[in-house]
Amino acid sequence: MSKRYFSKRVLEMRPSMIRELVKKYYGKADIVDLTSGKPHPSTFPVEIIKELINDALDKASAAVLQYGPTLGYSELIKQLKSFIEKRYGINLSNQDIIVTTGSAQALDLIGATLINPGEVLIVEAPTYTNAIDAFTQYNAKFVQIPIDEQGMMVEKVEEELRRLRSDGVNVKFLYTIPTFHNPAGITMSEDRRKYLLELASKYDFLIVEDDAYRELSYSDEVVPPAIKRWDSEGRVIYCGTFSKVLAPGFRVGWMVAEPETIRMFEIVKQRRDLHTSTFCQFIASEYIRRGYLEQHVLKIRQFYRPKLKVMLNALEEYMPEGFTWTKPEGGMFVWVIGPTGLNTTYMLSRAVENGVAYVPGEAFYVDGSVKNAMRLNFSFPDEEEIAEGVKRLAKTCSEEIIQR
Ligand code: PMP
Ligand code: G9A
Repeated sequence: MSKRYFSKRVLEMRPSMIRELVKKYYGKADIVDLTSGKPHPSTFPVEIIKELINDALDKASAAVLQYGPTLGYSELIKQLKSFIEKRYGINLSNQDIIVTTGSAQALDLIGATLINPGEVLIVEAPTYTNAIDAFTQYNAKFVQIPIDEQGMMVEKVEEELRRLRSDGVNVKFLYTIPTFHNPAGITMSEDRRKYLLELASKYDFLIVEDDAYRELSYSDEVVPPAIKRWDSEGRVIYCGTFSKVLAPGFRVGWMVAEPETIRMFEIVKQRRDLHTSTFCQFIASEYIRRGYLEQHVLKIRQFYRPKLKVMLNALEEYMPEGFTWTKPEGGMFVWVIGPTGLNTTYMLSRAVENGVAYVPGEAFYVDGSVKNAMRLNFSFPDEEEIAEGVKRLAKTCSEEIIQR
């Protein structure tokens, strides 16, 4: 079909770098896949899911096979409410929650509901590539703020806010992944979280807190509370997902916000997909109600902790000079920075020839300007694969540097 049939909007879309890499390398023998944030398949609680599916069909088939409300299955909302209140200390009413088709959909609903073309958002540099893509669809403009070991550099946020204000520009919202960041793995300090909220109040913008990795903590350090916990003015939209703690194939996520905001998300979602799969919501709901989620989180922490260690040790052992990396205490990723001049996008084909794949760093920048970084996933590969993958990567980096 001729291109002229496609909308301008679609012709301008860039493919999702991560989705394309998954398509290319997932399940390929001989390639250690350090690309996307997939849970390890052995963490999927298959026996429990079988039990829940059987119960769903035996006891609740009329409900779980039926259309459901756009806001979500009421029992799941109830379960989420008590889970969030108990574990995150965020006080809620049932009107503060909407179930989404993964938090991927939450990002789209946020974009569709809040962004007018040309409006300015503040995001981390680097940030989750699919969030950039989701907001770009609505013609957002971005200001990227660097991160350090403490998370987003909030003094720089304030500098930018002052500059923008003096130019008469308001910021619509700030998007952050404060806990076990994607792609960098780092966690924002409590002080910075509170400071961001003060800035949001002072400069009148919203905060989108994407907390997909909160439960994946592998150290004894207490994870700082969600920014949402201190949100007395209703400025924070909080996104969570079952993808990393149950199964991403279910495509169940959720958002917490003010009831009026939830109502607007509901209207937009009515047009997107009517509602998230009733069947999957039922499973997720029973998974919490029967206490499995809390137990499972403890198990997967034990399971992923040594994998992170293996990756950090392998980087230490094999990487050539000139490379540094983050030292996360949770999540699924380590962020590696190479010497200036290295181009990890070009290097990927050499890496694949050597039997390893990663996500090139430029995908995580709005303007693709940083070329010398890469994101490595440690949740999906086995421990031996991680060590072997990093070894192959180190070899690739050494070859690439010599050739330059
Ligand atoms: N936000 C972040 C920060 C993520 O890393 C991901 C998945 N990698 C998502 C949102 C989307 O996840 P899902 O749609 O599976 O909930
Ligand atoms: O497969 C996806 O698109 C979800 C994974 C996200 C990520 O790797 O950050």
